[in-house]
Amino acid sequence: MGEPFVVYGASGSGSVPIEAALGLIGVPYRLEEHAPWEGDRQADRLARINPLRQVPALALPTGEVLTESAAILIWLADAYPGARLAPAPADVRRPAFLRWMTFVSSAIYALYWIADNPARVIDRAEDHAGVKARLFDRIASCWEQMGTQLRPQQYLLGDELTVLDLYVATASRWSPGRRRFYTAAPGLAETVRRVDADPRLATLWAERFPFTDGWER
Ligand SMILES: N[C@@H](CCC(=O)N[C@@H](CS)C(=O)NCC(=O)O)C(=O)O
Repeated sequence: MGEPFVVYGASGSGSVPIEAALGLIGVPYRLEEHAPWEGDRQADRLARINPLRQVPALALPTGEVLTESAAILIWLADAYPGARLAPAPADVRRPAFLRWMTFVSSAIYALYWIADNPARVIDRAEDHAGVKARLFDRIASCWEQMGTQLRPQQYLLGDELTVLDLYVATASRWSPGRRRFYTAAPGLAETVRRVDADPRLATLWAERFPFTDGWER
């Protein structure tokens, strides 16, 4: 059998929840490593897959390439309903699922385009640290919003793990980091720790986003 899916990604990046979802679903995939932030050559190599020069992207068995982490995660969960990684379209939790998936993508993840390289929008190098700090404040405040509006049970939307849990467990490790996430959204802390500790994900975390000393900064 050929390889049905190709993930274009990088360790610690938004491809990690997608790799986690594919692993939980149990479909084989090939991983193509791209770190566009490492320079123009890396970014140019990715442009043929995603003209925005960003990871993640997912090539489907049809040859179509999906970009945008939230779209990929929702699509995977819907394409493999047997894996129960999202509430079904008619489920009462579906509106909240779509809302928070999109929230993580648009209110939080999108800000890293500037936070990772403030020179993209601010010329004066001496202003970059301040811009980053403001963006990290904004990200913490978005987590706070999520924390005050969600009432997790075992997982964010109830007692079943969904791709939203994978997405939040990953994104909450990015700057300003997990400690600040716990402070901003204490009600979500137990859930992300549960996902960190999920034995089904242990190998994936170790290989793709390891819990190295001091990771929980
Ligand atoms: N909206 C995109 C954002 C993807 C994104 O920002 N990816 C980062 C890595 S985590 C990236 O490729 N950064 C390089 C760049 O933006 O130049 C998504 O949700 O997939």
